[in-house]
Amino acid sequence: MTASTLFPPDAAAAYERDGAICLRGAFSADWVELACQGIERNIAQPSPLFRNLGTPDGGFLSDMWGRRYIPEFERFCMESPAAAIAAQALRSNPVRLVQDTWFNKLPGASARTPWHHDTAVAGPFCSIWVALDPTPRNASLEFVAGSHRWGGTLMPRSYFSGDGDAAERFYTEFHGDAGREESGFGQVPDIEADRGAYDIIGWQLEPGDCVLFDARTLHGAPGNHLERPLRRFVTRWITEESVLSPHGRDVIGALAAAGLHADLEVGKPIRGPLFPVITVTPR
Ligand SMILES: O=C(O)CCC(=O)C(=O)O
Repeated sequence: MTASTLFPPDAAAAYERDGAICLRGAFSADWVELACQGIERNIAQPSPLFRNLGTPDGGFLSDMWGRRYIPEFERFCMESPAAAIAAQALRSNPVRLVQDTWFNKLPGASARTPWHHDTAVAGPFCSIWVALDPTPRNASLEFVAGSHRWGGTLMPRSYFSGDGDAAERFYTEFHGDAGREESGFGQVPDIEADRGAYDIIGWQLEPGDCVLFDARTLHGAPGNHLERPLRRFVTRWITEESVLSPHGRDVIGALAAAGLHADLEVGKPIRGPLFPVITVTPR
């Protein structure tokens, strides 16, 4: 499948307007299988960044930047259609992989992934969230359409209340409060309390379908009420113009604590081997 059939012109317009689109069948069964094998290997060999964000009723597992030592992830990141999709979304070739990560919401993990947006990067920044299991609409990542154009930096609600479960705390800690004065800092509205007031979009997904989203589009996901795990593999992409945002300052510390070298500075382009550049060959 070529990049152009993966991402037709009407999808490009929807991506600009809504900040999130669904691309059906973007990843073949072989890519899905490879990502699942990578997750198994990663669970057996967790990095210092491995987390269980779950509630006592079920796990919500995740790790980040596994590509460095998980060969399945390295191949997925370098050879799957992900880079071509990112190149079209960001209108840039080459593109730079800023993070690979995965989530496995185990049966019974009732807590939502809290509504948040991703604030570590300023400038072009998108994520490709690939469903690895059949995912009904009521368990799938969902978005507030158009919220990528709201501006400012919105923090999960637990940041202000000091409570929240492990997933809320993770999003709070990961984004931190560095640079709050510089970035139009505010609170994510209580979307769950008034869902009808927002244009919430999301899709039922089969393995290999993906959602492509501007990282600034507010997103969150319901708990897993099924009797099987719900796995997703996510790659995040930037361009040579993207810079580390003031909130990205906290990522520098998190990477250093995990023993990962990254030559990062707020306001400066993101470079170095942890964030490889990929040139997409037109097909
Ligand atoms: O899959 C999830 O529950 C969370 C995904 C997410 O927040 C992200 O990829 O930015």
